[in-house]
Amino acid sequence: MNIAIVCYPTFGGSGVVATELGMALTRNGHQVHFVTYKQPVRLEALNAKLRFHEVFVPDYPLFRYLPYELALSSRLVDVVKTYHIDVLHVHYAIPHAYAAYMTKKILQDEGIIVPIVTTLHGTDITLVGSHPFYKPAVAFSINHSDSVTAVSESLKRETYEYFEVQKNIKVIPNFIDVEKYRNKPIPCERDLLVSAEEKILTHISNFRPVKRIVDVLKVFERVQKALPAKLMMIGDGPETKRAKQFVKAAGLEDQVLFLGKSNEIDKILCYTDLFLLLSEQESFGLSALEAMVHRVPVISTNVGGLPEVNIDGFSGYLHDVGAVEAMAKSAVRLLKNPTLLTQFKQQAFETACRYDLKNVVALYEQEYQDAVDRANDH
Ligand code: GMT
Repeated sequence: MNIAIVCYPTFGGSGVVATELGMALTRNGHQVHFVTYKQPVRLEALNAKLRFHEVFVPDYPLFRYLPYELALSSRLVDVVKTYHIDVLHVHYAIPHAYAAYMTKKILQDEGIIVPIVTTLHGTDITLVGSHPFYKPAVAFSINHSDSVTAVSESLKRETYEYFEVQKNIKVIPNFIDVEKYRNKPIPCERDLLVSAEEKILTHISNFRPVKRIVDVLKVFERVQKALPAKLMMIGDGPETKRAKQFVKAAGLEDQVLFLGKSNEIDKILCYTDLFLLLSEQESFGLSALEAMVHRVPVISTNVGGLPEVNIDGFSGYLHDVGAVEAMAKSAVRLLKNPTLLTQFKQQAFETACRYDLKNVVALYEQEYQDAVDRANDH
């Protein structure tokens, strides 16, 4: 099939999912065309099967806001016609599903039919999408997609709760390439960072308020009082400054390392003992799954899709949002007990195996085929 994928090209989860999916689809013989404003962060080795088409938005003195949707729709029309695209897969509803609908209508006028598959990722429904400023347009574009998928059961429920949606939403969870990690140990350079008795805790996110970065630091502050430990903070965003101020005030500057938008996530996770994801909302929590495939147990909140990914008392522990004392207690219990930690590490990996890329890519392929068949039937 010829598939066009629209996503945000950023460090965040939806961009990563779209990129990994696109690369896996080419390995299954499909032609994949990424259409976005910058080459996606993890998109490697462009080739005849994997192409990237940049969306340019020319500025004009009249524009206070650049009309990205318009430029994206026009670029998509061009890509669909030039490369005979069979299906358009858009990740993150805002504004991608809306732009895809316009693309479809423009092409329809020329007698070209292209079905739209929309994947909802989380904040496009919960934080941003349900805002009255966006809600009618988001509901409209969901209802006019040919197929709609959500990354967790929880996100599916929330979509029906927040929007007047008549569409049948299919849950296709996020995924991880288990084979890549199963038999290929990554060289861990743990000794460069910590001494043998120290434990390493890690947090990865876009440092937005929803991630509750200060809770991560509060949990670590308590843990390091009970055992020698370091905290790796990966990512960057609006809460970075506040986080650094907290660390300074708490006198933790030697123990908390801010590593920014690191490209060495595999290396860091490979020597991590415990992962912290303490968000207020999280439709799935891809970073937790990435930790688990590296055999890292997870302390997370029990919101959104996190209980579907992190199994309480098996791959890690779940707690209420803001329950930093209880989170720290769970962390210390695990880190102080080598037998329990080894058991949880293995169980975290077993849990990650449920989300193997092979199975999930097949679900998307089926979704594309169904969307194409339905479009041809009309
Ligand atoms: O977390 C974010 O703010 C970014 C957002 C994204 O689009 O990358 O993440 C959402 O999509 C990810 C991929 O499906 C999920 O793993 C995250 O849980 C979800 N974030 C939230 O729901 C807050």
